[in-house]
Order: sequence, then C-alpha cells, then structure tokens
Amino acid sequence: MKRGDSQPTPRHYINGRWVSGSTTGTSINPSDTREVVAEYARADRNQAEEAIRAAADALPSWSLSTPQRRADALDQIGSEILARKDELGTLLAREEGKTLPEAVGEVARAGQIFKFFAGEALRVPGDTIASVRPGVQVDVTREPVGVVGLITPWNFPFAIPAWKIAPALAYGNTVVFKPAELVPACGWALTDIVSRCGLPAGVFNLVMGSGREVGQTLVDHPLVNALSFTGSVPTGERILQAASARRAKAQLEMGGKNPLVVLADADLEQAVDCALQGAYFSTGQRCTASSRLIVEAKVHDAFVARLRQRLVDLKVGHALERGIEMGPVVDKNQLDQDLAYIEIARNEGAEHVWGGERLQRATPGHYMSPALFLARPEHRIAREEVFGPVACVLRADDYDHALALANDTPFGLCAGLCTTSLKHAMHFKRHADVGMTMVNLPTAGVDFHVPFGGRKASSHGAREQGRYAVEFFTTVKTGYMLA
Ligand code: TXE
Repeated sequence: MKRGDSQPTPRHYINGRWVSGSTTGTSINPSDTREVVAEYARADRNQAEEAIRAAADALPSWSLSTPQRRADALDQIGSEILARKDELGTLLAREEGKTLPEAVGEVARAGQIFKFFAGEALRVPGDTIASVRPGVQVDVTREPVGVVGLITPWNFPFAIPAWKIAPALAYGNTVVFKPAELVPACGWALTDIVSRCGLPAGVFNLVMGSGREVGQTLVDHPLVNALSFTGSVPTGERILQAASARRAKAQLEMGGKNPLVVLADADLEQAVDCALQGAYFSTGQRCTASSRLIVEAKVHDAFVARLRQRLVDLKVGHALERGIEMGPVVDKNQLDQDLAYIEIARNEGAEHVWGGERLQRATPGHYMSPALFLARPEHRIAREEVFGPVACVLRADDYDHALALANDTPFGLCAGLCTTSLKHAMHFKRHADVGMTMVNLPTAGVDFHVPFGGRKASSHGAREQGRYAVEFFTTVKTGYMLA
C-alpha cells in the first residue's frame, strides 16, 4: 500500500504527553484504497484507564480555572483551526471521503464552534432568587459535571468532536476523547492543536482504538462522570444502559430517517435542490439526511423526473478532484450496508428510479451512484436508516397525509417542508415531532450556535450546541445563606 504525501503518525495524548499505543492500526483513503492516510496508535484498556485517571487528577484545579483562561484557550484553538482550514479539510477529505469543499466547510465550522464557546466560557449563567424565608439569600450556580468521555463517529470527524470538546472545556470539565476508528488522523490533528493552547496536563486526553475496548472502558469507568456520544442507535442504547446503571450522565445523538415534505405549491426547483443536497451530499452519511421524500400527488411525477435528472448528472468521484459533487462511501462495510438496502428495496417491491450501483473510477475506491426509489411507508427503505446516498419517495394525498407520513417513524431528529404556504409552514413547524424543522431549506446543514438534537429514538439527554450545551456540561447547585 502506498503512503499518503504527508502521512501523520497519530499517537495518544495522555496527561500532556504523546504516547504510542499497545498496537497500531491504519486508516485508508476511501477515494483510493491503495493510500494509507495514517498509521495510528491503538489503545488497550490500560491506556484508556490511564487517560481517565489523568483527567480525574486534573479536574480539581481545572474546574476552578478562570473563565478568561478557558476563553483564551478555546479562542486560540478556534483561530488555528480557521487559519489551517484548507490543509485540515484536505486531511478530512482524504480520510473520510467527503468532497474537499464539504470538508473545508466542516473544518471552518469546527473553528467557529471553538470561537463561540470561547465567548460562552465568559457567560456561565447563574441566578439569584428571592427566598420565601425572611433573611435568607438563594442563588443557583453551575459547576462542571466532572470528567467527561466523548465518543464520536466518523461522519463529521472535526465538527462533532468540536461541538463536544469546546463546551466541555469552556465549562471547566476535563476530557477523554475517543474518535471513531475510521478517522484517527482527524482526531489527532484536532488534538495536536488543543495540545498547544496552554491547557494543564491531563485536562484534555486523546485515546484511539476500538469502541468495544476503549469506548467501553470510558462508559464503564466510575471516574467518568458524563458521556457524550454520537453514533448508531444500538451502540447508543448500550451506552445508555451502562451509564444509567452507574448513574453517569449521558447525552446521545443517534440516527435519523428524516422526511422532506414537498407540497404542490412549492417552488419545484427549490424543492428538488433541497432534496438533492439533503439526501445525497456528504454521500448521504449524515444523521440529518433527508432519506424520505414525501411528495404531494399533484407534483409527484414532475418532482421525481427532475430529481432523477439531477442524479443522472451528479458527479461522483475522488473527494479531492475539482468539480466532484459526491465522494465515495466511507468504507467497505458501509458500502456493503448501502448495497444490501438496495437489494432489500428491490425485493420488497420498491420501484427503482435511478442508481444504487457500484461505480469504477480512475482510482480504486468505495464509489456508488446515488439511489432513488419509489416506496411505500411499510418498506424497510422508508423506515430504517441506511446512512448512504439512498433515498425514497413516498406519495402523499395532501398536507395532512404528508404530515402523518412525516411523523410515522421511530426517529425524530429533523423534518423539512417545501411550500409557499405560510399556514402550512407554521403548522408543520409546530406539529412535526422532531427536534429541528427546516422550511424551504435542506434538512442537512445547520447553524453552529443553536441547539442540535432530536426526539424519540434519535436523541437522549440534554441538547448539544449553542447556549443549551451548558445543561449537559454543568451541574446545578442551589445555595442558601442567612444574611
Ligand atoms: O457506529 P458506532 P459505526 C450508523 C450508520 C453506520 C453504523 C455503524 O448506519 O453504518 O451506525 O457505524 C464507538 N462502547 N451511524 O460502527 O458503532 C465507536 O468506536 C463505547 C449513524 O461507526 O455507533 C465510535 O467511536 N463506544 C450515526 C462511536 O462509538 C463504542 C453516525 C460510533 O460507533 C462502543 C455514525 C461501545 N461498546 C454511525 N462501540 C448518525 N446517524 O449520525 C462502538 N463505540
């Protein structure tokens, strides 16, 4: 296997030092599987425990650090990420396979998140409230929740770690960060930047390796006070059970089967654009992807014809190639999963419109064409998260039927609506059973300074991002004093 041009050799970062792993692993470029992106250290249980103890030892002092110190550190991290966004974006595109513009955009967002939480570190909220008893003063203050374990997926290897690490540090917690195994170089590059912002040893630790060994050690360890996880539903459920059993705080962001409703009065070009971006960009590997396109009967055929044409024209290829609109699938396992769902859809009688085939390109990679089916609500392709460039269209009789279909899912992350009707837009915003709604916008692509999260099987615990992140990363104390 050939090596990448500037191949990093990621090591763990434990107690302020870079350390080798008990074993090593490789991450591979999904656009060109001959290319090793990184040979990285893999931790065992002992190293994970070492990182947890370092974070626990650093907690008493860091939890009392001044907001100014935390703000300065986060601001410095954000500045460096933003200054290096093209270089880091290239690394991300090589390791995860999203297109270069998507990758640079994600890195920039990570930088903005650190800048945002630099500000929030200076605005830790609290209350003073009049007591019901004479002469008594009451205040409500927030303290760090403690040692936090951050377990992240491969699909946003800069942005998701950023939106967990930044608030964790802003509110005075210490961190053990475990990135997904497919993207160690991105986790390491972020840690490299964090390691140079003046944090005391042990405040921030990186351990790479398997979910089963390293991740599970974080989940089970009594010194880890809180766990913030993004990933699949089965793993999230296991983490929740284990965390609840030992009363650790848990925040979970998991899957989605997000609807985009297109009403007959919508601007059709805009609706097709929303569907294309929401369902297929980032190769459909987003928890906010619109994988169910619910279209009112009157415009159903016209919508399908236009979307099909856009899919025929969509340029799929090497993530670093100029003009490419959709990169490869992240790895062979995910590609197999995507192709298996194409088979399931065909076998269950969904009508194939376009795509869903393996593609050959100049470099050997995990390429597939974007897939579109016409489905019925009971089809698995309309109910289960595929996590690839695969979407289905469901026909709706009218708005009420479309809303019912939109809510007919175990998930509840986000929901989109394309319409020119203010009445329907307002109704949908209120009645879609999700954490985020988008009107005349793609379901994927959200702001960095407002809450992110869902309902039902999609999420558990306090919201991430924006001012609401304070809920998870702090714990409240009520103080009474006789004046
Ligand atoms: O997810 P996992 P994977 C879906 C998507 C994908 C599938 C599997 O369908 O095909 O999940 O992806 C860590 N204790 N999504 O395997 O297993 C793991 O190492 C503690 C959708 O990547 O959930 C990684 O760091 N940690 C989703 C993280 O959990 C454990 C995004 C996520 O891995 C662990 C990602 C354990 N026992 C995948 N087991 C979305 N909707 O955003 C694993 N991990």
